[in-house]
Parts: sequence; C-alpha cells; structure tokens
Amino acid sequence: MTGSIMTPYPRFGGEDARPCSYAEARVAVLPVPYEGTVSYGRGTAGGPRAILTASAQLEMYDEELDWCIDEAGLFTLPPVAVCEGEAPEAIMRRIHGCALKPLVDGKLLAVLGGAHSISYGVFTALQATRESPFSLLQIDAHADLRPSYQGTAHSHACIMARAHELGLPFVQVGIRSLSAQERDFLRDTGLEANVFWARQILRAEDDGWMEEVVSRLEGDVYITVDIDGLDPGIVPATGTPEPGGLDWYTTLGLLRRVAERRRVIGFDLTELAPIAGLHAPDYTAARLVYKLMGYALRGE
Ligand SMILES: [Mn+2]
Repeated sequence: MTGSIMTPYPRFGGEDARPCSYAEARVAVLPVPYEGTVSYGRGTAGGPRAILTASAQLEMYDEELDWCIDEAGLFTLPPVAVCEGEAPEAIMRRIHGCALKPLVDGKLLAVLGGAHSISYGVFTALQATRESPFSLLQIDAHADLRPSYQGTAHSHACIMARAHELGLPFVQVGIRSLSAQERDFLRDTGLEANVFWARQILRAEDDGWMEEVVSRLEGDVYITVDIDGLDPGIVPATGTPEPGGLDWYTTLGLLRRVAERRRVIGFDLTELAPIAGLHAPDYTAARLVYKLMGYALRGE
C-alpha cells in the first residue's frame, strides 16, 4: 500500500479555492493516475496528486486576466480507478466513462494525467457527447504517431496515431523528436502542414505562427498538453525530456490566443513525473492548468 492509495486526493486550488458543488461548478477536474507502459523515466502515476497538491499554493487571483478564476467554480472529481497491469483497453473504457458525465453536463473538463495515453479515453468520450465537429491542439515534444510502441497501441508514443484513427483533426506544436516512420506518415498524409516545430517557433520573429495555428484548427478545440512540450529547463520532471522546448510565455501566449479565437471544450495535462523535493515542475504544471481554465472560461 502506498500513500497515494490511502490518502484522498486534495481538491484543485486547496483551501483558498471557493467551495463549490458539482452542480454549480463550471470546471470539472478529473485526475487519471495511470502510468501504463513507460519507455524511459517512470512516475507519471504520481502526476495528478502532485498537481493537486501544488495547486493549493496558487494565487486564486490571476494577474494577467485580472480575475479570480476559482469564482467560476472548480470541482475535483474522484480519481479514475486504475490498476497497473490491467489491460489498457479496460482503463481507456473507464476513463471514457468518467469523462462522459461532466461533458454531458456542459462542464469544462480538465484532465490531469498520467501518461499521455489517457487522452484516448477522453477523445472517445468527446466524440460520444458532441454533435458539432472539434479538433485537437497538441503541445508536445514528440509527434506520438507510432502505430504501436513496446507491444501496445495504448502507449504514450501513439496517442496522436489513435486520434488520427478516430478521425480527429489535429495541430501539433512544439515538436522536436520523431522517428523516420512518423515523418513519412506526416508527409504521406499531408499532416506535416499542421506541425509547428519547436525550432521554428523559438526563432520566429513575431507571433504570426499563432494565427496560423488558430486557422488550422477546426471547430471547437480540445487541448492535449504533454508537459514535455515545455522546455525541460522549466519542467525537468517528465519521462522523456527533450531540450529546446517551449518557454512559459510563448506557451501562454498561444493558449490564450487559441482560447480567444476558438471555443475550448476541455484539456488535459499529462506526463508530469514528479521528482521528490523539486517543487517547481509540479507548481508549473498546476499553474498551467489554472491558466488554461482561465483562458477557456474567459473565451466563452
Ligand atoms: Mn506526448
């Protein structure tokens, strides 16, 4: 038995967040402590608890939006029950089931991973509950387009291949690591036009590429964030760190722009693998989640 099993998860925002019932909440936070297959560093199962714990340190007032975002009502759902070693398909069905109700109830869904593979259960829940088309904005160091990896189709390295199979349009931002096969896939499908490489973004002379991102999205948007999209200098606590990532204000600038121009229907933040005693990555992830809530709600 570990503490993570014994101790209830804290709620997002801690004691400072305005107490609020599920019924009145605009935001539903769904922790998904699923690690599954991990190719390099371990620890993403501890991501949701670390983000929720760090969120207690957030100022509820956001200086950029000049607004106490928690006034909108934040409700933290119980974590999705996962058993490591269970078939990934069963976990995905459970994530799907847990995401359905808040989506049907019109909440902004904020999913805390866990491995990036968890997004699949959310994608299928979105498809099951939405009538109008939507697209995905992926922030990530990796293209995640492998058909399978380490013997499973539900690896963190395959999540956007699964999205493509589901017929979901997507735009990829911050990419700087992929296989030759993934490159071929992007070229053969024409999806390379929707890739915004980290090396180009970081050298861009202006924000014009952000408008291009917005224009390539279709309909409402679900944002799937792999924390390794950010530079490992600010978030080293991740399983497969890649140098040369997005900086904090570039990331915020893009997310705010997207939320102003498109309706954001939910988001996930995945692949945080907490490092004991190093609080900055956990807090950075919590702050990013809170910013995403603020941008999405302000954009409505
Ligand atoms: Mn990823």
